[in-house]
Amino acid sequence: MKRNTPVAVVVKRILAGDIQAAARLLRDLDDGVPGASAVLKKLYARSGRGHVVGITGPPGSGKSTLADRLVEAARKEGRSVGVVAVDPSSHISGGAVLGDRIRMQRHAVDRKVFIRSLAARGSLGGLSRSVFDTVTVMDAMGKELILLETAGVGQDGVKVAGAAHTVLVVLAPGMGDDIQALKAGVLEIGDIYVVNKCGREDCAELVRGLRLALDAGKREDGWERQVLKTDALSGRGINELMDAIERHRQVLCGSRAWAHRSQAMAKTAFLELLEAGIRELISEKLGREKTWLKLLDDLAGRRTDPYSAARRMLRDII
Ligand SMILES: Nc1nc2c(ncn2[C@@H]2O[C@H](COP(=O)(O)OP(=O)(O)OP(=O)(O)O)[C@@H](O)[C@H]2O)c(=O)[nH]1
Ligand SMILES: [Mg+2]
Repeated sequence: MKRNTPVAVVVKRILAGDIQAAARLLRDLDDGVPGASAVLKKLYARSGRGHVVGITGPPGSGKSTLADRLVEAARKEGRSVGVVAVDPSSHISGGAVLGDRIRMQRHAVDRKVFIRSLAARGSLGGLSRSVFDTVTVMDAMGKELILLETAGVGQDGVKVAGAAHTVLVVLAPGMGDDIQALKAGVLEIGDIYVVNKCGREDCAELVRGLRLALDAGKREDGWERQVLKTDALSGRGINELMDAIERHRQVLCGSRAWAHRSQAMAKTAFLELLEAGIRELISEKLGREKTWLKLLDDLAGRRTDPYSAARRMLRDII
């Protein structure tokens, strides 16, 4: 597709699920090509139907292997799938990331599967704008299931909760992940807990510990949080996991929870855009305008304080 293809034509192709057109748009959005955001704006109105499933958990617990299995299972049911894998730029696992790509390659010839790996991150540790753009595009393409993989425990993992309808927390036994250490956020955000690598014998203890911990903090949204055992390598437990994901979707759809989650997701994306825009505006000002350069000087010279300076800047831009 040529760069000057009319917006309406690009929109139409993407709505029809055209992978090339979608990949091209996402590239153009990243490069800030004029016209690309006009397409995205049109697509936004046509998105909001796909089931976004966040997959989070500590590095190496098997999230990508599991995602690969879920793609396989969804395709067997004839469903169209998107996968967004966010590579945390902070942790070093080049091998694993490369592994993801190779493993997922087997779906690359399938026109109903669209996989994107994103390295980018929001500058405050959240999900970057391109993650939300990618989900919107996949949704508009008609992907019924969109898997969003993010690595991390604690804060990093928590971010995905605001960007998905269903959150899977993937853990594995023997990773030093005793329940106490997981408490920071992880025990609150999951809808489904997956204990992966259960080909190993020591997974019963982790399952038991998790169930106890989850029982202690019951939620009030009508969903009984589950702990499931899988072995992504052999494919064991994947069908049960697919069923649980679908059940969660049905429970959400049967109440106002789906709308609530969708609203929270829209808010997360909106805030990320706003924050990024404001940060950009501020660093532009600080790097260029005399008044603000002087302010930086005054800060360093202790002639003013950051609290007053921040107030002044905020008043100026809003
Ligand atoms: N034995 C066993 N190994 C597994 C299983 N699932 C994944 N692995 C292996 O564990 C390693 C990490 O798997 P990944 O799927 O890359 O894990 P990840 O959570 O995506 O890792 P990051 O994206 O780096 O956080 C790989 O060597 C996998 O082959 C499993 O169920 N059993
Ligand atoms: Mg991975």
